[in-house]
Amino acid sequence: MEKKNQFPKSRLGWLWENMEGKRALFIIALFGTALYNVLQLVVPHYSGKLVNLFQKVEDEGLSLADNADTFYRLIFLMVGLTLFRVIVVYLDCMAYERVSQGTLFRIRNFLYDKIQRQDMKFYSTYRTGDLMTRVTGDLDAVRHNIAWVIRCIVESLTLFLSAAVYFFLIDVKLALCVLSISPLIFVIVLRFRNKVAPIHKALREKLAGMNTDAQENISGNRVVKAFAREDYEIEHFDKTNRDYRDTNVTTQKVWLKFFPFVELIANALPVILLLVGGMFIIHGQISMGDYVAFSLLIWAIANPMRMMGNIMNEFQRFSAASDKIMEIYYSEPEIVDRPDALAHPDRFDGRVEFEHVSFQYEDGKLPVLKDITFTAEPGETVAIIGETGCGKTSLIQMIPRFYEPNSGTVRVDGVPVERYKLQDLRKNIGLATQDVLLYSDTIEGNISYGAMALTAEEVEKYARYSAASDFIHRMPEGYDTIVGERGVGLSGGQKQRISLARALAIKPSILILDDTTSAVDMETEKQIQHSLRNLDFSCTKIIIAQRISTTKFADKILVLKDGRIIESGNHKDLVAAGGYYADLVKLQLGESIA
Ligand code: DGT
Ligand code: MG
Repeated sequence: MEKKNQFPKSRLGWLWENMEGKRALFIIALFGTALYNVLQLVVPHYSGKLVNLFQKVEDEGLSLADNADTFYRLIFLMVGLTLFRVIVVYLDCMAYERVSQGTLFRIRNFLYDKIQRQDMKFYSTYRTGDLMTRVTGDLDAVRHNIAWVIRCIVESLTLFLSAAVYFFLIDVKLALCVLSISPLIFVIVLRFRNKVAPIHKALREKLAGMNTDAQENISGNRVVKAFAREDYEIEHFDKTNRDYRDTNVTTQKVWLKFFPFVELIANALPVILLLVGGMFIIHGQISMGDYVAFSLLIWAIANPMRMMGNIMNEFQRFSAASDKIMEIYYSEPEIVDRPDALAHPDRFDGRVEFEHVSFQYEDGKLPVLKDITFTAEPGETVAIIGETGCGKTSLIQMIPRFYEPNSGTVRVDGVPVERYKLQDLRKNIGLATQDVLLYSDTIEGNISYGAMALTAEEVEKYARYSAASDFIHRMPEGYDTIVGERGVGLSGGQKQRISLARALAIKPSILILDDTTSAVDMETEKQIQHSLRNLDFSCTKIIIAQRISTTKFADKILVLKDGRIIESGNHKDLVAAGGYYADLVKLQLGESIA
């Protein structure tokens, strides 16, 4: 039933691995299923016996009263065993639920862990909606497989086999006649599988696409509204949804094509039994009781046949879903600690060196950084300026090792960054990214995100450094105000300042600000620049900026163009040099005078 895939383990092997701690229970549950299905034979078996008893009584002219013992014993056995069966079914359901939920819990945690630890490349490869589909819908298909599909397989097999064995025990010839057509079912179901497997793959892709659309439009609803594209988006979603529904219907249609054949065969069974069984009775080859047992059990042969299409369908759904999960499950980030990574629990001095660093995104067409060489001494401020898209953000991403250069070396405190343990390296770097993300948490929670043990005074101090304390105090609930997606809205500049406070709060030895003051007014920016020069801890600052007012006080300014440093030096030198930077100064000062 399983095809080879590209993963280290087969799908069922992978499932088994994740049932750790629940495997024994699962095996017991499977035996339970087998048991309660064998118990299905009880009623037909004893009914047959009862009929034989009645017949004996009639034939031999005895009274039933004389055989009351046997009669009651048979009835009691029937009722008792049926009750017992109900209890087994109940416990069995509970066991499957425990196993499947436990397995799900384990896989879900593992996946979340995996996703959290991925590198930047992973996040630019997988869309959020797709990842969400994997940890919700796909995982549910896996749970369904444990709790229902595997169980149905065992159920059908036991039922079929025990009924078949029982038939053979009663009468070999009649059993052979009845069972002779069952291999046909296998042929039909195998053909069905080949048809339905690709549809399940497509179905899975469509679901992920639909979720991605929904996620993007819900989180991007402001853009949708701004451009008055609600109708377009609703229509677009409607189309995706329709497409998904149609594919679902197609799967059913495929089954419908096979269904009549399966039904035909399943329905032929009682007819064969009626015909052949009747002939056997006429010739006195079997007793009436045996015939009753046969006919009461014929469903135990027919039902598993009917079930097989459904089981196959569900199993294909599981296959498509588990492939998607295993892709994440077995994915490995490329940027990880080396086996001999250096531990560096202490603060860094903060020397940052780039030596002939060149870089190109794996999916990009052109190099983004070319031969970048510069040094930021401990405590220095290095400003990076350059037109949009010239590679500033890409450059600073090399320092916390979000990406690795194609050639050249990035060093912190004289050691190449890839030699450090990632945690130790990153804990020392305070980064305020270009697009600010705040969590749905209080302002205080957001500021102390990287440094959990901050006191309220410290939080206040970092907010002051980033010129945020004034506006925070003006909020009705101050530092306890919930921000982020579901909290009150903050302006772009306010968000930037909270993100700056968050970066400062870890007292980094290297502070990296990516356009962090682009949305604040000149006056506030001045304040921030002032506090950055007077922090109560030493740190190297690498500041990407567009404004001369920010770069002016830097120890070193790097002017980037098309991924190359075209000018470097301090403000005075660069103005004197009369290049790109000098032009920029003229332009910006001219603007501020005009
Ligand atoms: P900005 O923020 O608009 O001032 O621009 P920069 O200077 O921060 O530019 P940067 O480093 O974000 O982008 C440099 C080039 O690299 C630009 O052509 C876009 C491209 N790029 C940026 N991020 C990615 C990425 O994740 N994958 C690929 N393939 N290309 C990227
Ligand atoms: Mg940028």
